[in-house]
Amino acid sequence: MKINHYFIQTGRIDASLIFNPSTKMTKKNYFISFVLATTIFTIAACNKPHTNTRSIASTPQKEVVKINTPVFNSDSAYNYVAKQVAFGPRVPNSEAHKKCAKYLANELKRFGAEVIVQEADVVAFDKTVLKAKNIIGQFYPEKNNRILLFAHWDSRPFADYDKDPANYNTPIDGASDGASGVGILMEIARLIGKTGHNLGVDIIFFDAEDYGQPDHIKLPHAPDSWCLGSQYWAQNPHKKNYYARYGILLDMVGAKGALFHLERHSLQFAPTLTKKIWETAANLGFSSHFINAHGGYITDDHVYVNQHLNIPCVDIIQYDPNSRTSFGTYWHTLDDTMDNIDQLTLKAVGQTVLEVIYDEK
Ligand code: AHN
Ligand code: ZN
Repeated sequence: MKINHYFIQTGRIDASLIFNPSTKMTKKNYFISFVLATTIFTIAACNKPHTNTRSIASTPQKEVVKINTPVFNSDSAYNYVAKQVAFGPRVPNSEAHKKCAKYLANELKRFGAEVIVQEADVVAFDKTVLKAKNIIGQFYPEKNNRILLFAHWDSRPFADYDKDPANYNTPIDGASDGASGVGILMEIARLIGKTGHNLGVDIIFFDAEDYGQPDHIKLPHAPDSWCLGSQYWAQNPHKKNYYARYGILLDMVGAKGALFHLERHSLQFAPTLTKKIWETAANLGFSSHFINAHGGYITDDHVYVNQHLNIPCVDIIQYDPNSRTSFGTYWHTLDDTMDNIDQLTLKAVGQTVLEVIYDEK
């Protein structure tokens, strides 16, 4: 990996810039150097209060390392998606859910993140108590300037949009809806561990996002029955006064030919970041996925992080205004399997997010 070093001058004047013995000095050069040095010392003497001189002279040079954007490996991301799906549906309180949580936490540790598994009992729309686990991987936890990346890792207990009503209560694989966002973030975590980053980065896998009240149940509309893990974390973050410059949520980011429209909450919460993400995608050649047109207002994990913690968040989520559910034909059906996952989509999203976060100073 090529690393460029940039130096920021912090107020020290280096005498070798003025009197450099290795440079061939002509009479004219001596004269120019003399005038230059006299001028600089005069200006310095006139402008700086006397007491400050020592502290300025002893300030060390600050080094800023520009790290080139790593290359997103979609093969690796695909394997992280497959690995989750192989546990079976990651429905809260199930055995597969427990095993997958351990796997994700251990992998993040292996990449060098400091991991916290935040456990919480949250109550679902049907009064089931869910033993939720938010899995939090922190890179450079000591840094104050931070970026937050997140996705939900649970999968839906009901295939309530399946073509066969007999499947309405069957859990889904959630290859795209759940595992794809986590798979991309696992690959990004691996790359951050390998390459480093100038800022702190938190990667959070939220639980109990997809236990929301099914539409076919004749109960009043309950948007807050979704996103239970992120609602809990946003009101009880793992660190007091937690803040990040911004957050990026990945949801349903693995399906073949997925379209990502500008999600409307994101445009309201984080207009600059939303535009930057879509522009970056276009510059990288991914505008067939990242459509420069408005989508819907989608209740998702980013809404609560924004509302409670005031962190501007963007949701990259598959949204097709022309499909029946707006979310692609596999959504909340038994068809959301590995057959649905395309490495080209993983690459488009993964490389775009990497480019955006490695552009941060
Ligand atoms: C609602 O359907 C209210 N929100 C979509 C959030 C979601 C479900 N993302 C994945 N599955
Ligand atoms: Zn879902």
